[in-house]
Amino acid sequence: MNNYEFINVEIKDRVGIIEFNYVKKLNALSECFIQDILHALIVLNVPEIRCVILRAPKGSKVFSSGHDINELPKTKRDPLSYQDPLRILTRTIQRYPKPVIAMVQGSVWGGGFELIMSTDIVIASDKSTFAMTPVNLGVPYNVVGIHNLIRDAGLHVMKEVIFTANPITAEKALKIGILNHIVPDDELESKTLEIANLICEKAPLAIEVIKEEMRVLCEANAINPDEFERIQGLRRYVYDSLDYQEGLTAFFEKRKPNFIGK
Ligand code: YXS
Repeated sequence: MNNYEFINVEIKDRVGIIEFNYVKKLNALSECFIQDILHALIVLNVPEIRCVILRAPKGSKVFSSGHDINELPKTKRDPLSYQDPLRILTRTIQRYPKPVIAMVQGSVWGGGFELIMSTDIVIASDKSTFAMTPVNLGVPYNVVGIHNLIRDAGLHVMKEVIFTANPITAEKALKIGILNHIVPDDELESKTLEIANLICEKAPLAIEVIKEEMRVLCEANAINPDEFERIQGLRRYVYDSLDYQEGLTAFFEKRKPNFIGK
């Protein structure tokens, strides 16, 4: 099962477990790492597997540091276009015919936050934290991504989370409805497997169609084509801006960005 460089895959009864193995980059969502996850999801898409868990290694301080900032375009290109690996991954999970559970230990950043929001169930260590970071970098997050982020939690709370980029605690994340359970570190694996095993006993075809119904219903937002193109134009203004370049440069120079609104 382990023909992968950046993940380890294990099967426990009818549960497929994808464990991140990209510690040197703090599980940043680089294209090579995402390719491994996508490949594993294809391999695990067999009738004997009823549920998939995404996890970081035991004891991780960082679950995922988010999009690989080295792979964000420097300027004049949409940083989160339709074929961006993160976009492909979140779409794949949402359309995956089996429930995907995020088992979170450590801090979760930016695209990693959206990744867990695209899974079906999120179970987290009580010490994990969650930060949504586009305003640290000047990134105009894409429309589908924002929709993934605001669907589950109260709008005022998510606005604060996104506009401040301040990490929130697991307790707060549970309270606002983006986590299913928080548990102490030493119970994280058993709790996650308990829920995965319950799912494994149920009717897989019914689960598959209900998951798809939920996805379609949640995405049933009519958007006027003119408004969509207007938003894309506004986003372009942002990724073409000096502030976007400043956000990326400041990250690599390990300093606070000086945003000027241009
Ligand atoms: O200095 P070296 O070369 O060792 O590299 C450092 C970091 O620059 C690098 N690194 C990353 N490289 C690419 N993409 C990343 N997302 C990323 N995160 C970290 O890894 C090396 C070790 O990091 P260091 O020294 O900071 O580790 P630490 O243990 O002191 O701190 C861990 C973190 C996670 C708190 C810290 O690395 C951090 O704040 N990382 C950035 C988190 C973040 O802002 N993620 C958002 C990525 S952009 C994204 O997801 C969306 C596009 S958006 O921003 O729109 O939401």
